Amino acid sequence: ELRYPERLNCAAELLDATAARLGPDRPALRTGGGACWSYGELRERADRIAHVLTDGLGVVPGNRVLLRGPTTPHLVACWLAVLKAGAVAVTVLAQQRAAELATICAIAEVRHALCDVRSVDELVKAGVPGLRITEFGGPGPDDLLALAAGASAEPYEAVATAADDVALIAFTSGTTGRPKGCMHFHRDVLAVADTFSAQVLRPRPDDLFAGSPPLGFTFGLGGLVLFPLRAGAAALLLEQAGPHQLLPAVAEHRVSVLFTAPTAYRVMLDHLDGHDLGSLRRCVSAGENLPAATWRQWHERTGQRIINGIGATELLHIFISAADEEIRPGTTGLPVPGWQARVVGPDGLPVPDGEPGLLAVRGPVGCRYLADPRQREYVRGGWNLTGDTYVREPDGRFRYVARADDMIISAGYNIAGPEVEDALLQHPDVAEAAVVGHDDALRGQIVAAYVVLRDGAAGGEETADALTEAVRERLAPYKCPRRIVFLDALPRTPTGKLQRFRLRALE
Ligand code: 3SK
Repeated sequence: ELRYPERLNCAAELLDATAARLGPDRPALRTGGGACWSYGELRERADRIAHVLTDGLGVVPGNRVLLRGPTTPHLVACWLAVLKAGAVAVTVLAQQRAAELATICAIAEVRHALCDVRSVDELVKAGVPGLRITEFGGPGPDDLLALAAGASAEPYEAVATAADDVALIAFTSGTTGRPKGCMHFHRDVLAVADTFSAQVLRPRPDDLFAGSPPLGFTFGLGGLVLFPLRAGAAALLLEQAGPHQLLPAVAEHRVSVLFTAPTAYRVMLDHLDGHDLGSLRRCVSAGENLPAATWRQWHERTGQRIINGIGATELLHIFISAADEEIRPGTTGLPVPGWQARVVGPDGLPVPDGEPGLLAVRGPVGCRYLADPRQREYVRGGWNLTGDTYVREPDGRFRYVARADDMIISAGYNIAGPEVEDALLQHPDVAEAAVVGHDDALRGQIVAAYVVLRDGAAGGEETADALTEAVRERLAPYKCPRRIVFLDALPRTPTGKLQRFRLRALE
Protein backbone atom coordinates (compact mmCIF):
# COMPACT_ATOMS: atom_id res chain seq x y z
CA GLU A 1 0.00 0.00 0.00
CA LEU A 2 1.22 3.50 -0.83
CA ARG A 3 1.63 5.80 2.14
CA TYR A 4 2.54 9.45 1.83
CA PRO A 5 2.94 12.03 4.58
CA GLU A 6 0.07 14.43 5.18
CA ARG A 7 2.21 17.34 3.99
CA LEU A 8 3.71 16.61 0.61
CA ASN A 9 4.96 18.72 -2.25
CA CYS A 10 5.50 16.34 -5.16
CA ALA A 11 7.83 18.70 -7.04
CA ALA A 12 10.12 18.89 -4.02
CA GLU A 13 10.01 15.10 -3.79
CA LEU A 14 10.78 14.63 -7.47
CA LEU A 15 13.56 17.17 -7.63
CA ASP A 16 15.06 18.11 -4.26
CA ALA A 17 14.74 14.68 -2.68
CA THR A 18 16.17 12.92 -5.74
CA ALA A 19 19.07 15.39 -5.97
CA ALA A 20 19.77 14.90 -2.27
CA ARG A 21 19.61 11.11 -2.59
CA LEU A 22 21.74 10.66 -5.71
CA GLY A 23 23.78 13.87 -5.77
CA PRO A 24 23.20 17.12 -7.71
CA ASP A 25 25.61 16.31 -10.53
CA ARG A 26 23.64 13.52 -12.12
CA PRO A 27 22.16 14.41 -15.52
CA ALA A 28 18.44 15.19 -15.34
CA LEU A 29 17.49 16.69 -18.70
CA ARG A 30 19.14 16.50 -22.09
CA THR A 31 18.12 18.07 -25.37
CA GLY A 32 18.45 16.96 -28.97
CA GLY A 33 20.87 19.88 -29.45
CA GLY A 34 23.28 18.49 -26.85
CA ALA A 35 22.43 20.56 -23.75
CA CYS A 36 22.50 18.75 -20.42
CA TRP A 37 21.09 20.03 -17.13
CA SER A 38 22.10 18.20 -13.97
CA TYR A 39 19.65 17.74 -11.09
CA GLY A 40 21.45 20.62 -9.33
CA GLU A 41 21.04 22.92 -12.32
CA LEU A 42 17.40 21.97 -12.86
CA ARG A 43 16.76 22.63 -9.20
CA GLU A 44 18.43 26.03 -9.28
CA ARG A 45 16.54 27.04 -12.41
CA ALA A 46 13.18 25.85 -11.05
CA ASP A 47 13.86 27.61 -7.73
CA ARG A 48 14.72 30.91 -9.40
CA ILE A 49 11.48 30.71 -11.40
CA ALA A 50 9.56 29.90 -8.21
CA HIS A 51 11.06 33.04 -6.59
CA VAL A 52 9.87 35.09 -9.59
CA LEU A 53 6.39 33.55 -9.38
CA THR A 54 5.90 34.37 -5.73
CA ASP A 55 7.94 37.56 -5.32
CA GLY A 56 7.52 39.13 -8.76
CA LEU A 57 4.28 37.88 -10.28
CA GLY A 58 2.22 37.53 -7.13
CA VAL A 59 1.33 33.88 -7.65
CA VAL A 60 -0.09 32.39 -4.47
CA PRO A 61 -0.81 28.76 -3.54
CA GLY A 62 -3.87 27.45 -5.33
CA ASN A 63 -3.57 29.81 -8.34
CA ARG A 64 -3.94 27.99 -11.63
CA VAL A 65 -0.99 28.63 -13.93
CA LEU A 66 -1.19 27.72 -17.60
CA LEU A 67 1.99 26.27 -19.14
CA ARG A 68 2.46 26.16 -22.87
CA GLY A 69 5.31 25.50 -25.26
CA PRO A 70 7.36 22.84 -27.02
CA THR A 71 8.94 20.16 -24.84
CA THR A 72 12.05 21.88 -23.46
CA PRO A 73 13.99 21.92 -20.17
CA HIS A 74 12.61 25.42 -19.51
CA LEU A 75 9.04 24.12 -19.70
CA VAL A 76 9.93 21.37 -17.20
CA ALA A 77 11.59 23.92 -14.89
CA CYS A 78 8.42 26.05 -15.05
CA TRP A 79 6.23 23.05 -14.23
CA LEU A 80 8.35 22.19 -11.19
CA ALA A 81 8.44 25.84 -10.09
CA VAL A 82 4.66 26.22 -10.27
CA LEU A 83 4.16 23.15 -8.10
CA LYS A 84 6.90 24.12 -5.65
CA ALA A 85 5.13 27.45 -5.24
CA GLY A 86 1.96 25.56 -4.27
CA ALA A 87 0.19 26.67 -7.43
CA VAL A 88 -1.62 24.37 -9.87
CA ALA A 89 -0.11 23.51 -13.25
CA VAL A 90 -2.47 23.51 -16.23
CA THR A 91 -0.27 22.26 -19.05
CA VAL A 92 -1.74 22.55 -22.53
CA LEU A 93 -0.65 21.35 -25.94
CA ALA A 94 1.40 23.55 -28.22
CA GLN A 95 -1.05 22.68 -31.04
CA GLN A 96 -4.15 23.95 -29.21
CA ARG A 97 -5.78 26.97 -30.85
CA ALA A 98 -7.13 30.20 -29.35
CA ALA A 99 -10.73 29.02 -28.89
CA GLU A 100 -9.65 25.84 -27.11
CA LEU A 101 -7.25 27.78 -24.88
CA ALA A 102 -9.99 30.27 -24.00
CA THR A 103 -12.30 27.43 -22.95
CA ILE A 104 -9.61 25.79 -20.83
CA CYS A 105 -8.73 29.09 -19.12
CA ALA A 106 -12.40 29.71 -18.38
CA ILE A 107 -13.04 26.25 -16.94
CA ALA A 108 -9.87 26.24 -14.82
CA GLU A 109 -10.08 29.94 -13.88
CA VAL A 110 -6.52 30.48 -15.04
CA ARG A 111 -5.05 33.88 -14.10
CA HIS A 112 -1.35 33.39 -14.96
CA ALA A 113 0.35 31.81 -17.94
CA LEU A 114 3.99 30.93 -18.56
CA CYS A 115 4.37 30.55 -22.29
CA ASP A 116 7.26 29.78 -24.61
CA VAL A 117 7.63 32.82 -26.83
CA ARG A 118 7.18 30.59 -29.90
CA SER A 119 3.71 29.51 -28.77
CA VAL A 120 2.36 32.81 -27.46
CA ASP A 121 0.39 34.12 -30.45
CA GLU A 122 -2.59 31.78 -30.05
CA LEU A 123 -2.72 32.46 -26.32
CA VAL A 124 -2.80 36.20 -26.90
CA LYS A 125 -5.46 35.66 -29.57
CA ALA A 126 -7.54 33.73 -27.00
CA GLY A 127 -8.10 37.11 -25.30
CA VAL A 128 -8.65 35.64 -21.85
CA PRO A 129 -9.88 38.43 -19.53
CA GLY A 130 -7.53 39.10 -16.61
CA LEU A 131 -4.89 36.62 -17.80
CA ARG A 132 -1.30 37.70 -17.13
CA ILE A 133 0.99 36.11 -19.71
CA THR A 134 4.70 35.83 -18.93
CA GLU A 135 6.80 34.70 -21.86
CA PHE A 136 9.98 32.69 -21.73
CA GLY A 137 12.75 32.25 -24.27
CA GLY A 138 12.43 35.77 -25.72
CA PRO A 139 14.90 38.66 -25.78
CA GLY A 140 13.26 41.25 -23.49
CA PRO A 141 14.13 42.19 -19.89
CA ASP A 142 10.66 41.05 -18.78
CA ASP A 143 11.17 37.59 -20.17
CA LEU A 144 10.77 34.99 -17.43
CA LEU A 145 14.28 33.65 -17.96
CA ALA A 146 15.78 37.13 -17.62
CA LEU A 147 13.72 37.70 -14.46
CA ALA A 148 14.87 34.30 -13.14
CA ALA A 149 18.52 35.12 -13.86
CA GLY A 150 18.13 38.21 -11.66
CA ALA A 151 16.18 36.44 -8.92
CA SER A 152 17.50 35.07 -5.68
CA ALA A 153 19.89 32.14 -6.05
CA GLU A 154 18.83 30.88 -2.61
CA PRO A 155 17.08 27.49 -2.62
CA TYR A 156 13.32 28.03 -2.72
CA GLU A 157 11.55 26.40 0.15
CA ALA A 158 8.70 24.48 -1.45
CA VAL A 159 5.24 25.33 -0.11
CA ALA A 160 4.19 22.62 2.34
CA THR A 161 1.13 21.58 0.40
CA ALA A 162 -1.16 18.87 1.70
CA ALA A 163 -0.83 15.51 0.00
CA ASP A 164 -4.38 16.01 -1.29
CA ASP A 165 -3.98 19.57 -2.50
CA VAL A 166 -4.48 19.86 -6.22
CA ALA A 167 -1.14 19.84 -8.04
CA LEU A 168 -2.29 19.85 -11.64
CA ILE A 169 -5.35 20.03 -13.85
CA ALA A 170 -5.02 17.94 -16.99
CA PHE A 171 -7.47 18.55 -19.79
CA THR A 172 -8.98 15.86 -21.92
CA SER A 173 -11.17 16.54 -24.90
CA GLY A 174 -11.57 12.85 -25.57
CA THR A 175 -12.15 12.58 -29.26
CA THR A 176 -15.10 15.01 -29.26
CA GLY A 177 -16.94 17.34 -26.91
CA ARG A 178 -16.23 20.13 -24.46
CA PRO A 179 -12.86 19.64 -22.68
CA LYS A 180 -12.92 18.23 -19.17
CA GLY A 181 -10.37 19.30 -16.56
CA CYS A 182 -9.10 16.45 -14.38
CA MET A 183 -7.74 17.51 -11.01
CA HIS A 184 -4.85 15.53 -9.58
CA PHE A 185 -3.33 15.80 -6.13
CA HIS A 186 0.33 15.97 -5.10
CA ARG A 187 0.11 12.39 -3.90
CA ASP A 188 -1.37 11.23 -7.22
CA VAL A 189 1.73 12.46 -9.03
CA LEU A 190 3.95 10.27 -6.87
CA ALA A 191 1.46 7.40 -6.93
CA VAL A 192 1.70 6.90 -10.71
CA ALA A 193 5.49 6.90 -10.45
CA ASP A 194 5.39 4.48 -7.53
CA THR A 195 2.93 2.08 -9.20
CA PHE A 196 3.23 1.76 -12.99
CA SER A 197 6.76 3.13 -13.23
CA ALA A 198 8.37 1.57 -10.16
CA GLN A 199 6.62 -1.77 -10.40
CA VAL A 200 6.07 -2.50 -14.08
CA LEU A 201 8.55 -0.33 -15.96
CA ARG A 202 11.24 -0.55 -13.26
CA PRO A 203 13.60 2.21 -14.46
CA ARG A 204 17.22 2.53 -13.29
CA PRO A 205 19.15 5.70 -12.48
CA ASP A 206 21.33 5.20 -15.55
CA ASP A 207 18.31 5.17 -17.90
CA LEU A 208 17.69 7.83 -20.52
CA PHE A 209 13.97 8.31 -21.27
CA ALA A 210 12.59 9.77 -24.50
CA GLY A 211 9.27 9.77 -26.27
CA SER A 212 6.76 11.52 -28.47
CA PRO A 213 3.92 12.57 -26.14
CA PRO A 214 4.13 16.19 -24.96
CA LEU A 215 3.83 17.32 -21.33
CA GLY A 216 0.27 18.55 -21.97
CA PHE A 217 -0.71 14.88 -22.34
CA THR A 218 -0.21 13.06 -19.05
CA PHE A 219 1.26 10.07 -20.93
CA GLY A 220 4.18 12.40 -21.76
CA LEU A 221 4.29 14.12 -18.37
CA GLY A 222 4.83 10.70 -16.77
CA GLY A 223 7.27 9.36 -19.34
CA LEU A 224 9.41 12.48 -19.67
CA VAL A 225 9.25 14.09 -16.21
CA LEU A 226 7.68 12.13 -13.36
CA PHE A 227 9.15 8.69 -13.97
CA PRO A 228 12.72 9.68 -14.81
CA LEU A 229 12.94 12.19 -11.94
CA ARG A 230 11.45 9.79 -9.40
CA ALA A 231 14.04 7.19 -10.45
CA GLY A 232 16.99 9.62 -10.56
CA ALA A 233 17.28 8.96 -14.29
CA ALA A 234 17.48 11.44 -17.19
CA ALA A 235 15.10 12.47 -19.97
CA LEU A 236 15.95 13.48 -23.50
CA LEU A 237 13.54 16.28 -24.47
CA LEU A 238 12.85 16.61 -28.18
CA GLU A 239 10.94 19.56 -29.56
CA GLN A 240 10.07 17.54 -32.65
CA ALA A 241 9.37 14.01 -31.50
CA GLY A 242 7.63 12.22 -34.34
CA PRO A 243 8.73 8.73 -35.36
CA HIS A 244 11.21 10.18 -37.88
CA GLN A 245 12.95 12.17 -35.13
CA LEU A 246 12.74 9.42 -32.50
CA LEU A 247 14.71 6.86 -34.49
CA PRO A 248 17.90 8.92 -34.96
CA ALA A 249 17.56 10.36 -31.43
CA VAL A 250 17.48 6.90 -29.86
CA ALA A 251 20.58 5.91 -31.81
CA GLU A 252 22.52 9.14 -31.25
CA HIS A 253 21.76 9.67 -27.56
CA ARG A 254 21.57 6.00 -26.54
CA VAL A 255 18.01 6.23 -25.27
CA SER A 256 17.09 3.24 -23.10
CA VAL A 257 13.38 3.87 -22.29
CA LEU A 258 11.01 4.86 -25.09
CA PHE A 259 7.43 6.13 -24.67
CA THR A 260 5.27 6.39 -27.74
CA ALA A 261 2.00 5.31 -29.35
CA PRO A 262 1.25 2.30 -31.57
CA THR A 263 1.12 4.43 -34.72
CA ALA A 264 4.67 5.66 -34.12
CA TYR A 265 5.92 2.10 -33.60
CA ARG A 266 4.37 1.19 -36.95
CA VAL A 267 5.93 4.15 -38.76
CA MET A 268 9.31 3.40 -37.16
CA LEU A 269 9.07 -0.21 -38.33
CA ASP A 270 9.09 1.08 -41.90
CA HIS A 271 12.22 3.14 -41.35
CA LEU A 272 14.38 1.08 -38.99
CA ASP A 273 17.19 0.42 -41.43
CA GLY A 274 20.43 2.17 -40.58
CA HIS A 275 19.36 3.09 -37.02
CA ASP A 276 21.10 1.39 -34.13
CA LEU A 277 18.43 0.80 -31.46
CA GLY A 278 20.68 -1.43 -29.36
CA SER A 279 20.51 0.97 -26.39
CA LEU A 280 16.75 0.36 -25.90
CA ARG A 281 15.83 -1.62 -22.81
CA ARG A 282 12.15 -0.67 -22.39
CA CYS A 283 9.55 0.36 -24.98
CA VAL A 284 6.18 1.55 -23.68
CA SER A 285 3.04 1.87 -25.81
CA ALA A 286 -0.18 3.57 -24.71
CA GLY A 287 -2.64 6.15 -25.90
CA GLU A 288 -4.35 3.61 -28.13
CA ASN A 289 -4.79 -0.12 -28.48
CA LEU A 290 -1.59 -1.95 -29.46
CA PRO A 291 -2.51 -4.65 -32.00
CA ALA A 292 -0.74 -8.01 -31.61
CA ALA A 293 0.58 -7.62 -35.17
CA THR A 294 2.46 -4.42 -34.25
CA TRP A 295 3.84 -6.00 -31.04
CA ARG A 296 5.15 -9.01 -32.97
CA GLN A 297 6.68 -6.99 -35.82
CA TRP A 298 8.51 -4.72 -33.36
CA HIS A 299 9.75 -7.73 -31.38
CA GLU A 300 10.94 -9.49 -34.51
CA ARG A 301 12.84 -6.47 -35.82
CA THR A 302 14.26 -5.01 -32.59
CA GLY A 303 14.17 -7.83 -30.04
CA GLN A 304 12.19 -5.50 -27.73
CA ARG A 305 9.04 -6.69 -25.98
CA ILE A 306 6.76 -3.65 -25.94
CA ILE A 307 5.17 -2.87 -22.57
CA ASN A 308 1.57 -2.19 -23.55
CA GLY A 309 -0.62 -0.15 -21.21
CA ILE A 310 -3.94 1.58 -20.88
CA GLY A 311 -4.04 4.91 -19.12
CA ALA A 312 -6.43 7.83 -18.91
CA THR A 313 -6.10 11.52 -18.22
CA GLU A 314 -8.79 10.99 -15.56
CA LEU A 315 -6.50 8.53 -13.75
CA LEU A 316 -3.29 10.37 -14.65
CA HIS A 317 -1.38 7.44 -16.10
CA ILE A 318 -1.28 3.70 -16.81
CA PHE A 319 -3.30 1.30 -14.64
CA ILE A 320 -3.27 -1.97 -16.64
CA SER A 321 -0.06 -3.19 -18.18
CA ALA A 322 2.50 -6.00 -18.31
CA ALA A 323 6.25 -6.30 -18.77
CA ASP A 324 8.71 -9.09 -19.53
CA GLU A 325 7.36 -12.59 -19.01
CA GLU A 326 3.88 -11.32 -18.08
CA ILE A 327 3.31 -10.01 -21.61
CA ARG A 328 0.78 -11.74 -23.87
CA PRO A 329 0.62 -9.92 -27.22
CA GLY A 330 -2.89 -8.81 -28.04
CA THR A 331 -3.77 -8.20 -24.39
CA THR A 332 -3.14 -5.06 -22.34
CA GLY A 333 -2.00 -7.00 -19.29
CA LEU A 334 -2.83 -7.15 -15.60
CA PRO A 335 -3.91 -4.46 -13.16
CA VAL A 336 -0.78 -2.56 -12.14
CA PRO A 337 0.07 -3.39 -8.48
CA GLY A 338 -1.97 -1.00 -6.34
CA TRP A 339 -4.86 -0.95 -8.87
CA GLN A 340 -7.95 -3.13 -9.23
CA ALA A 341 -9.84 -3.74 -12.47
CA ARG A 342 -12.96 -5.62 -13.49
CA VAL A 343 -15.31 -5.92 -16.42
CA VAL A 344 -18.90 -5.01 -15.66
CA GLY A 345 -22.30 -5.10 -17.32
CA PRO A 346 -24.72 -2.16 -17.62
CA ASP A 347 -25.84 -2.86 -14.01
CA GLY A 348 -22.27 -2.29 -12.75
CA LEU A 349 -21.87 -5.93 -11.72
CA PRO A 350 -18.96 -8.07 -12.96
CA VAL A 351 -19.62 -10.20 -16.05
CA PRO A 352 -18.10 -13.70 -16.34
CA ASP A 353 -14.52 -14.01 -17.66
CA GLY A 354 -14.44 -14.17 -21.44
CA GLU A 355 -17.49 -11.92 -21.86
CA PRO A 356 -17.21 -8.32 -23.01
CA GLY A 357 -18.29 -5.48 -20.76
CA LEU A 358 -17.22 -2.08 -19.52
CA LEU A 359 -13.81 -1.67 -17.94
CA ALA A 360 -14.04 -0.46 -14.33
CA VAL A 361 -10.92 0.43 -12.33
CA ARG A 362 -10.00 1.86 -8.98
CA GLY A 363 -6.70 2.59 -7.34
CA PRO A 364 -4.58 5.30 -5.79
CA VAL A 365 -5.76 7.95 -8.30
CA GLY A 366 -9.39 8.69 -9.12
CA CYS A 367 -11.28 10.85 -11.58
CA ARG A 368 -12.13 14.31 -10.28
CA TYR A 369 -13.54 16.47 -13.05
CA LEU A 370 -13.47 20.15 -12.34
CA ALA A 371 -17.08 21.39 -12.20
CA ASP A 372 -18.38 18.92 -14.74
CA PRO A 373 -21.55 16.84 -14.38
CA ARG A 374 -19.95 14.07 -16.46
CA GLN A 375 -18.25 13.07 -13.17
CA ARG A 376 -21.43 11.11 -12.37
CA GLU A 377 -21.02 9.03 -15.53
CA TYR A 378 -17.32 8.34 -15.05
CA VAL A 379 -17.38 7.32 -11.39
CA ARG A 380 -20.05 4.81 -10.31
CA GLY A 381 -20.04 3.10 -6.93
CA GLY A 382 -16.40 4.01 -6.37
CA TRP A 383 -15.26 2.52 -9.70
CA ASN A 384 -13.97 4.59 -12.60
CA LEU A 385 -15.62 3.66 -15.90
CA THR A 386 -13.11 4.44 -18.61
CA GLY A 387 -15.49 4.07 -21.55
CA ASP A 388 -13.63 1.05 -22.96
CA THR A 389 -15.09 -2.36 -23.71
CA TYR A 390 -12.80 -5.09 -22.40
CA VAL A 391 -12.76 -8.83 -21.81
CA ARG A 392 -11.07 -10.37 -18.78
CA GLU A 393 -9.42 -13.60 -19.92
CA PRO A 394 -9.47 -16.67 -17.66
CA ASP A 395 -5.77 -16.04 -16.82
CA GLY A 396 -6.71 -12.62 -15.39
CA ARG A 397 -5.34 -10.59 -18.30
CA PHE A 398 -7.43 -7.78 -19.75
CA ARG A 399 -8.02 -7.69 -23.49
CA TYR A 400 -9.17 -4.53 -25.23
CA VAL A 401 -12.23 -4.88 -27.46
CA ALA A 402 -13.15 -1.31 -28.48
CA ARG A 403 -14.21 2.03 -27.10
CA ALA A 404 -17.66 1.32 -25.68
CA ASP A 405 -19.36 3.70 -28.10
CA ASP A 406 -17.39 2.35 -31.09
CA MET A 407 -18.87 -1.16 -31.26
CA ILE A 408 -20.29 -1.92 -34.71
CA ILE A 409 -23.62 -3.74 -34.84
CA SER A 410 -24.14 -5.35 -38.22
CA ALA A 411 -27.01 -7.74 -38.99
CA GLY A 412 -27.31 -8.43 -35.26
CA TYR A 413 -23.60 -9.19 -34.77
CA ASN A 414 -21.43 -7.14 -32.40
CA ILE A 415 -18.14 -6.36 -34.12
CA ALA A 416 -15.13 -4.70 -32.54
CA GLY A 417 -13.28 -2.48 -35.03
CA PRO A 418 -9.83 -3.08 -33.44
CA GLU A 419 -10.06 -6.84 -34.09
CA VAL A 420 -10.62 -6.19 -37.80
CA GLU A 421 -7.85 -3.57 -37.75
CA ASP A 422 -5.43 -6.12 -36.29
CA ALA A 423 -6.28 -8.54 -39.11
CA LEU A 424 -5.75 -5.81 -41.75
CA LEU A 425 -2.42 -4.78 -40.19
CA GLN A 426 -1.08 -8.26 -40.73
CA HIS A 427 -1.19 -7.65 -44.49
CA PRO A 428 2.25 -6.46 -45.65
CA ASP A 429 0.82 -3.53 -47.66
CA VAL A 430 -1.06 -1.99 -44.71
CA ALA A 431 0.58 0.78 -42.68
CA GLU A 432 -2.53 1.99 -40.76
CA ALA A 433 -6.11 0.78 -40.52
CA ALA A 434 -9.25 2.09 -38.85
CA VAL A 435 -12.55 0.27 -38.93
CA VAL A 436 -15.92 1.92 -38.22
CA GLY A 437 -19.60 1.23 -38.78
CA HIS A 438 -21.55 2.98 -41.53
CA ASP A 439 -25.33 3.10 -41.53
CA ASP A 440 -26.92 0.57 -43.84
CA ALA A 441 -30.61 0.10 -44.61
CA LEU A 442 -30.34 -3.67 -44.71
CA ARG A 443 -27.86 -4.52 -41.95
CA GLY A 444 -28.20 -1.55 -39.63
CA GLN A 445 -24.48 -0.96 -40.02
CA ILE A 446 -21.76 -2.31 -42.27
CA VAL A 447 -18.05 -2.66 -41.50
CA ALA A 448 -16.06 0.03 -43.30
CA ALA A 449 -12.25 0.00 -43.29
CA TYR A 450 -10.08 3.06 -43.85
CA VAL A 451 -6.59 2.02 -44.84
CA VAL A 452 -3.27 3.82 -45.27
CA LEU A 453 -0.97 1.79 -47.48
CA ARG A 454 2.78 1.43 -47.06
CA ASP A 455 5.00 3.37 -49.45
CA GLY A 456 5.04 1.69 -52.84
CA ALA A 457 1.72 -0.17 -52.45
CA ALA A 458 -1.12 0.88 -54.75
CA GLY A 459 -4.81 1.19 -53.80
CA GLY A 460 -7.62 0.08 -56.08
CA GLU A 461 -10.03 -2.78 -56.38
CA GLU A 462 -7.43 -5.53 -56.53
CA THR A 463 -5.79 -4.43 -53.30
CA ALA A 464 -9.19 -4.01 -51.63
CA ASP A 465 -10.08 -7.59 -52.60
CA ALA A 466 -6.73 -8.86 -51.29
CA LEU A 467 -7.33 -7.10 -47.97
CA THR A 468 -10.86 -8.48 -47.67
CA GLU A 469 -9.44 -11.92 -48.33
CA ALA A 470 -6.73 -11.40 -45.69
CA VAL A 471 -9.42 -10.55 -43.11
CA ARG A 472 -11.59 -13.50 -44.20
CA GLU A 473 -8.67 -15.88 -43.58
CA ARG A 474 -8.43 -14.75 -39.97
CA LEU A 475 -11.93 -13.75 -38.89
CA ALA A 476 -15.55 -14.82 -39.25
CA PRO A 477 -17.01 -13.65 -42.59
CA TYR A 478 -19.49 -11.26 -40.94
CA LYS A 479 -16.51 -9.20 -39.67
CA CYS A 480 -15.11 -8.62 -43.18
CA PRO A 481 -15.18 -5.03 -44.36
CA ARG A 482 -17.86 -4.40 -46.97
CA ARG A 483 -16.25 -1.11 -47.87
CA ILE A 484 -12.51 -0.35 -48.07
CA VAL A 485 -11.36 3.24 -48.57
CA PHE A 486 -7.72 4.22 -49.07
CA LEU A 487 -6.52 7.40 -47.35
CA ASP A 488 -3.16 9.19 -47.14
CA ALA A 489 -3.47 9.53 -43.35
CA LEU A 490 -6.00 8.80 -40.61
CA PRO A 491 -7.59 11.73 -38.73
CA ARG A 492 -6.10 12.07 -35.24
CA THR A 493 -6.31 14.39 -32.22
CA PRO A 494 -3.19 16.40 -31.25
CA THR A 495 -2.36 13.62 -28.78
CA GLY A 496 -2.49 11.06 -31.56
CA LYS A 497 -5.83 9.41 -30.82
CA LEU A 498 -7.82 8.23 -33.80
CA GLN A 499 -10.92 10.34 -34.49
CA ARG A 500 -13.37 7.65 -35.53
CA PHE A 501 -16.24 10.12 -35.61
CA ARG A 502 -14.58 11.81 -38.60
CA LEU A 503 -14.43 8.50 -40.43
CA ARG A 504 -18.05 7.78 -39.60
CA ALA A 505 -18.92 11.15 -41.10
CA LEU A 506 -17.29 10.12 -44.40
CA GLU A 507 -20.19 7.79 -45.17
O1 3SK B 1 -5.08 8.72 -22.61
C1 3SK B 1 -4.29 7.80 -22.60
O2 3SK B 1 -4.44 6.93 -23.41
C2 3SK B 1 -3.13 7.70 -21.62
C3 3SK B 1 -2.31 6.64 -21.73
C4 3SK B 1 -1.26 6.50 -20.86
C5 3SK B 1 -1.03 7.41 -19.88
C6 3SK B 1 -1.82 8.49 -19.79
C7 3SK B 1 -2.88 8.64 -20.66
C8 3SK B 1 -3.72 9.86 -20.52
